[in-house]
Amino acid sequence: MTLLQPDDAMSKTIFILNGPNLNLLGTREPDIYGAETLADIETASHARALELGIVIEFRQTNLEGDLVNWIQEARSKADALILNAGAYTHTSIAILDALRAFDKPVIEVHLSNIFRREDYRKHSYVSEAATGIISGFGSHGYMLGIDAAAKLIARN
Ligand code: CA2
Repeated sequence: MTLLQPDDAMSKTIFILNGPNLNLLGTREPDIYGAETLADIETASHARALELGIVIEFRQTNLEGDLVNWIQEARSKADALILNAGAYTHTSIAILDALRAFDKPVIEVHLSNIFRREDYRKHSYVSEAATGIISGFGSHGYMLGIDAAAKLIARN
């Protein structure tokens, strides 16, 4: 019999990591970041993952070192990484170095279009190690990121 759904033990895992202040989503600056909370985005991410037959590990931290540790953890536990590093995007060589040691797909996601904002947001260290970048589509960017990652890690 042909199996149409992947067996649980065979499921691919995507880590979705979120950086500083993203826990405040939905409370301020809705004109820039939208009205949805990070919990809303997590719920939508799990729903999309269920449709695709993949597993999501969704986390947020305000600490740069946590992101470095989680990217290192992803080397053995994840098949792809979706990263919104928040403001560390524009400052963190430590996160870039960790990403360079992760030799699977990395999708960089931003709610806002960082290229039409302040000059200091226009450079991303994360982009130097990312497979691709999704920026400016609000919370839908996470869904686009999941779809892109799932496609990249799909078995043929
Ligand atoms: O557009 C994005 O997703 C960003 O990664 C968000 C970061 C910002 O530093 C990046 O340049 C672009 C900031 C997230 C902070 O979100 C807040 C939400 C509500 C209230 C305060 C901050």
